[in-house]
Amino acid sequence: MDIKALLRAQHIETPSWAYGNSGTRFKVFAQQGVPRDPYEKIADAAQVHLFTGVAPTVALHIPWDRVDDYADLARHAREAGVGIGAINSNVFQDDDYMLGSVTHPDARVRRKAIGHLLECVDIMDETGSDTLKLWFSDGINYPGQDDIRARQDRLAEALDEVYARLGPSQRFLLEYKLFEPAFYATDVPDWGTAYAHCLRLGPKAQVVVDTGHHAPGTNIEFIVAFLLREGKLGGFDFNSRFYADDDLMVGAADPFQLFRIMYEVVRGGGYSADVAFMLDQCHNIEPKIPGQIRSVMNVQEATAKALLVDRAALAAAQSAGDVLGANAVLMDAYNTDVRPLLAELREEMSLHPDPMGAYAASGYGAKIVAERVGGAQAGWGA
Ligand code: PSV
Ligand code: MN
Repeated sequence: MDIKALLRAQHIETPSWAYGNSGTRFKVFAQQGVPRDPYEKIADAAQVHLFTGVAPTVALHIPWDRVDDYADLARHAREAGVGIGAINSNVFQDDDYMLGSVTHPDARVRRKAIGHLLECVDIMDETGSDTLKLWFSDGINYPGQDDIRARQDRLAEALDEVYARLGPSQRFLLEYKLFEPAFYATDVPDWGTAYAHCLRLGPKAQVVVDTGHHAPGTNIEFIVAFLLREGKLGGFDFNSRFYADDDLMVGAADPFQLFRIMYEVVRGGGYSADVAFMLDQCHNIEPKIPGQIRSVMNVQEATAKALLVDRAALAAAQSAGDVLGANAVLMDAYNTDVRPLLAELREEMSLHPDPMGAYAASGYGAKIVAERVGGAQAGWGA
């Protein structure tokens, strides 16, 4: 296995919203030089690709990245050296959605939400994006508030309509989340629910695993292995969590978990163009572009370690029932320092071996602080 060739071909997608301001419900801290529109977000995403060489696309979030001319935005991205990745829909920030979007009891609200999802497919057509990401904040806060089963029927109806609208080379990824903003019962709370809907729909519907969307202690790599085996793993929204949906830098809280996930991806044949490695993060207190560069590097390091696992030795130990031996094979790979290998790879790709240092020395950070004066800074939710 040519590990370097595999790493060179890796494709990690950064999210447009990572470049805008973000925070908690307590405070959003404004940072200097933050983009004021989708064009500037894409310019920042292009920097991450420039220094890492493995982040060639940027995901959009609609309406946060609404523009008059999407073909022009796609052209701007191409000129900056990146492409448009997944289109993330948003049916969670309109007053109409207080009781839900596609599962709302009122047919008028459901129609409005489905209209938005169909608009996102139009944007895919205009930008050349092949992936629609669906996340629903829908759910209920109190027992008896609405009929749990009827909400599943409404969800299925909406998914049917969006699925039917997809072009031959387009797909949608259905994202699940345990809780928040609904606290009692979320309509797509777990991978099983997402999987069942996707299975019913067909091959253009797959599940996306946001690593922050599980109960503490959940074995995410098991979910990954299972979905891959069924051909239903569409991709990841990578981030780290200590407590809830923290959206911290991937690999920061638990690099060992990230390695275990990447190992199952490699083991299950998911290290291919079919499984999207996307980041879904917010940089509330750290600078955003270096935050993204660090995140991309963290995914690369976990991937390199996963690729280093001696699969033949592991299989031999496993079939011999050698518990400690099998565990040691995995730990040997995890404990390998892959930074020299990645530095070498970057040099072969005509990149600086140290992306963080090279970005810091580039002057781009100071340039955007000087240039981006006036206007309204972009942000999560804006
Ligand atoms: C919801 O928590 C989510 O993970 C969805 O992917 C949204 O689109 C994204 O966060 C926005 O940050
Ligand atoms: Mn997500």
